[in-house]
Amino acid sequence: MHWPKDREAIRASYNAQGFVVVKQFCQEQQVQALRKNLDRYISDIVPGLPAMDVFFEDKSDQHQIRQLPRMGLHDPWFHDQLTIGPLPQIAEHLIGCSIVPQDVSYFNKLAEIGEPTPPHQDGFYFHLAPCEALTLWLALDDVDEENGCMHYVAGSHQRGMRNHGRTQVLGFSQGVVDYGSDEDRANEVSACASAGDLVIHDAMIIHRTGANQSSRSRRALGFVYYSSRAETDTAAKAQYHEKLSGELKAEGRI
Ligand SMILES: O=C(O)CCC(=O)C(=O)O
Repeated sequence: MHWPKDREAIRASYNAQGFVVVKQFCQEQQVQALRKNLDRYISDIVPGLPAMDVFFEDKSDQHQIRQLPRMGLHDPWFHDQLTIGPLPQIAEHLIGCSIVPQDVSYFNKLAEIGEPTPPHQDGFYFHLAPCEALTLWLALDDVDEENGCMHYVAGSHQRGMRNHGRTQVLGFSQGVVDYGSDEDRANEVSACASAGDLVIHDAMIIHRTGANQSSRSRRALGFVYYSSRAETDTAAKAQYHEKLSGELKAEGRI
């Protein structure tokens, strides 16, 4: 499916499954502009970031970036991608009312060492009521089973929030504790993507990614939008952020 030609089919599939893959959302030139600005962000902005806004595989090697949350806060170019143009347009179309752009994050799985992302529901991290939000996950490389594509439990966005517990995965501190039931496994589907494809998911869907077992990179950007109807429990969110930051510092991980 392609945007905007298949806008109604994209919405129908997103509503039914909780995710949808939009092919060639960005053309090669736009993907190159995103990669170029990512490189600029890494060389110019990363050295001055607070500890919770850059996660390294090993903090003694600052070339090995694993995740960059809150890029829109630190850089006007990425803020513009989040707030202007086709990304917020498709987010609004799918959420079905006005939206509040939240965040841009870089998700990297380095060749051969990129770890799996535990099964989780984004809404658990967002602290929203009602939990109306989505992520636009833009592939910057070709992504498949071998280098860490998305796996979704189709339809799980309609089955409520599962219990989450603390994981040891830097950047994904919470995971579904009882993941792996017959229903989970039967409904799990993988979403392979080419560079420039947009993989979209509802904040309630259970999803995970595998390790990067290949010699290829697996880079992606996640753009998050909330519905204007959703209210954030800012106190709970800030409290968790502070607790986690303290724990990660004490463990020497950031
Ligand atoms: O890129 C990944 O490995 C996971 C990203 C993710 O879970 C998300 O964007 O919600």
